[in-house]
Amino acid sequence: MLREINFDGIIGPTHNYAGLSHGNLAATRNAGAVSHPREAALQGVAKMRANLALGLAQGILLPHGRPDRRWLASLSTDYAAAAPHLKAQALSASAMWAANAATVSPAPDTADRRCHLSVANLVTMPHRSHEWPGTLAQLRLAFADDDFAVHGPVPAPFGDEGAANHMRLCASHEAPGIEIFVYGVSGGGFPARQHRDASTAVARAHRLDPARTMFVEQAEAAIAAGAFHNDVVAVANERVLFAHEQAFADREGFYAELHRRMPDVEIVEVPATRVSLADAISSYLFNAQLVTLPHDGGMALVLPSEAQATPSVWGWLQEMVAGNGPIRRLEVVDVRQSMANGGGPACLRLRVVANPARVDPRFLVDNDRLDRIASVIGDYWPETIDPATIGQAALIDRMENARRALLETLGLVELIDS
Ligand code: SUG
Repeated sequence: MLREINFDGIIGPTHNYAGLSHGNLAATRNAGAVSHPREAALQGVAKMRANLALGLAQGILLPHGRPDRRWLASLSTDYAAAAPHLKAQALSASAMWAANAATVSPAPDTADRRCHLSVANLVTMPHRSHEWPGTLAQLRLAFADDDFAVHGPVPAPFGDEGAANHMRLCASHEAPGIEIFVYGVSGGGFPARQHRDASTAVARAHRLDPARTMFVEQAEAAIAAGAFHNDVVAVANERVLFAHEQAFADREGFYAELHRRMPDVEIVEVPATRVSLADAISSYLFNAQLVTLPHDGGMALVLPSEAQATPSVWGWLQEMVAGNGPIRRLEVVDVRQSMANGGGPACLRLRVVANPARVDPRFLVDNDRLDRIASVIGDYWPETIDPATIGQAALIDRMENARRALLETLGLVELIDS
């Protein structure tokens, strides 16, 4: 009955490149570029269709109301009067990166056998710090059933960036797992966005068994090289951990402890001599969705096209799938618009292991529902946004209408004010 469901954030009509995330090299590099929200959102829909074609269960999270007028009011301003940096922070479509929406502990791991979800506070980056109320409203709707326990955010100043810094290893999705929380202490010149105190608070709220919970430090060198979240250098699925050699501060200690707690864990490590940290980060090799294929039980990596375009990465992957390892198949998706803001295939999804029948069906999709979503995107999403034009009232009206049209189509009008 329990299945992994990937909830993808639908890329909102305000998708733009304002360079707001210090330490996220792609976002910083593309600051000021013209974005293509319609193309971006359709790339996201195509990625969901590719997952459905693999036989996976697919869900959605909705764009938030942007600009966030409530947040601006709490700063005693409004969109027209706000300083340019506050305008950009209020307008960001960053809720698309659903891996940062929440941390999820499936029912087999928790003391009360409910699936626990804690909304992430995202306090490190101003433009993301006001996401959690909108996310919480959606989680409370989607996961209202008694099978779930939805928690509010850990308080500031303990930064929490959700599932992007959390991995679960298990014999199969419905079996009890080892939950690994990855935190940062220092990131060289860049911020460490996940605090250990936030991770331990989430683990307590989720009533996890300490014997099956680990707290692991991310390598400072990885953050300094642009891995602002652990999911840029590592990903786990069932009993496989796929990681870069330089992902963790104490690699040997972590692997030894993991082997002790889970003797049949399989660690697929990419050596730095084959793929440098820089290539891993620019290609988003590890920001792939590592999924178990329902039909044959083998695993596939759903990779961004940038991984295919990076010779060191693609060469290594070809050798890997030709060998005897657990990852048997490579699927390439084009999410270039999101990638240009530092968000790959895995950033765009939140994994929830649950019985789909217990999830509000308005948050689940099949190809027909994706057709309807794509048609609203085609009709309403702006084709381009030049950051120089984000002050224009007509553009703002258009973006707000676009979101409203989507919520109406999906029967989710109660989210309009969230
Ligand atoms: O938080 N980019 C996001 C990308 C998040 C990727 N998520 C995961 N790795 N799971 C971030 O840095 C850029 C927005 C801008 O600059 O306008 C941004 O927020």
